[in-house]
Amino acid sequence: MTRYFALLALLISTAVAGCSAPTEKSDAPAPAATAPSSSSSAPANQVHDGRAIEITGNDTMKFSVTEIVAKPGEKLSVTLVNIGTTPKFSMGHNWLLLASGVDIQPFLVASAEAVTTDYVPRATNGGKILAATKLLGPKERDTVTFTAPTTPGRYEFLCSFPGHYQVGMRGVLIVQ
Ligand SMILES: [Cu+2]
Repeated sequence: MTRYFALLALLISTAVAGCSAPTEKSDAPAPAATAPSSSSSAPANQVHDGRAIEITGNDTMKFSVTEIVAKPGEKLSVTLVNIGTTPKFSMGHNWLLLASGVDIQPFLVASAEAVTTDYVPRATNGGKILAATKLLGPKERDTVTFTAPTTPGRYEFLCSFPGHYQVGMRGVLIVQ
């Protein structure tokens, strides 16, 4: 009986996922064993050779890591894993690292309006966003490799899905 319901739930969630993201190409089935930290969707020429940092995000809108300390110019590979179960359209997560001096409130407003670009405001990409993962649905992961700023300081990171920053989905990269 339990098995039956588990299967039913799986079928329903699969159907819901299929409906909610009709334009997305289907992802490969998740491997049972833990895969290397490289992103499954990364281009072949992209090598994630920075210091690996894995951050999980969940349905309570919290990052598992809220502080990262790095040396100036250090190469980092941040992997975000969405360990929640709520569908992406209502509970997607991403990881954006902002340049210092970004005025956060206007940035959040612009993010919330950037529906067609997964809540990443294109107009501010010029220098405000230093690194970003894709917006992830449940059980998805993505890795971004980047070089930490060479200027020591505190650089804010956040999930730009509407409302998540306000609930606490944010942290800081400390370059020292
Ligand atoms: Cu989020």
